[in-house]
Amino acid sequence: MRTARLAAVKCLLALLILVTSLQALAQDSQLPFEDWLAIVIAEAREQGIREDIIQQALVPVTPIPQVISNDRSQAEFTETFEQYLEKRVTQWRIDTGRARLAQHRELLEQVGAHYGVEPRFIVAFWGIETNYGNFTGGTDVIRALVTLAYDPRRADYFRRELFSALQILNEGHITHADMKGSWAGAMGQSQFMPSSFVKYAQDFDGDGRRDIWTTPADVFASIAQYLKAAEWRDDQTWGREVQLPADYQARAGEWAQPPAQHSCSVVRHHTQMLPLAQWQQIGVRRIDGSDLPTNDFTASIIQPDGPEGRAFLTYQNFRAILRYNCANNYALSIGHLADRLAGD
Ligand SMILES: [Ca+2]
Repeated sequence: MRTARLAAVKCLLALLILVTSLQALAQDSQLPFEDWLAIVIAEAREQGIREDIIQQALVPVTPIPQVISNDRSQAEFTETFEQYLEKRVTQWRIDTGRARLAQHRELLEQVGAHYGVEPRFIVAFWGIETNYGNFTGGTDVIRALVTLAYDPRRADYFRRELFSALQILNEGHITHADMKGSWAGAMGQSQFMPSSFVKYAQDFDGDGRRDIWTTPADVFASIAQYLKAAEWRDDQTWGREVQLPADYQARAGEWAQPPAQHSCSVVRHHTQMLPLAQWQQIGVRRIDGSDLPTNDFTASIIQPDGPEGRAFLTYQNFRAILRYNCANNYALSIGHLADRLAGD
């Protein structure tokens, strides 16, 4: 027994040494920036990126040291749901969101009807992501992505994003000088990564450019299209806060989630999607103690702060919100802000 354990420990140690030396090798083989950039430029030419864009955006580019230190220090410090909500769903965001809903009502209703997403949700994303377009980030997106693509930590991901960004410039949706965003490359009023822009951004005003930086019609439609592609259901809301029965935790194994096919990892900790009627039978009630709605929906229960915290019954749309940003607290904030915008 002891020999077997010793052998296992030795094997593990050998594996660790191997992994560490492979990492060191990867670090060592890192090309000087100029050589790496020359390869990127050659690839951009091969992909048909126009020479004027290459000359403007790539040839003079240098890494931004601050981007690397931001990337390294992305503290995943744990805020409770209450703390998170208090910071995101502020009175300012509610008041401003209501004013924006009124200001853009006609356009938002057109977009909402076209894509099948209620305006209050579109405005909630707009508000949480960029304070209704007030804060979109001032970093040169190409420069930020070059920095992160050169850095070995997530090089493959950011290199793909860099080439998507070059494609966007090549198609003329925005000029290099105006292609601004967050230090991690999220762009415009909807904070789309370039690959999301390529897939989901919309030209709703029909001027030939998908402009998520300055055209409200394109911003709203792009958010709505993203949700539509994530299987948004316009006949449902996001979910609601609920009361759980006294024996809920003791029985929790009965509705634990089987491995889910969802790109967002937090979904693995949600319960199964069960019909509302079944949750009603289990003893789940609305927060005021009344019966659950009788709609033929499925929903899962989440408790963002664990068994002692508040509980929420969440519908398919909650999972669509998680595709925008894979974090329970984020998705709950979108839902709560959308409810407040509607006057709840
Ligand atoms: Ca447009």
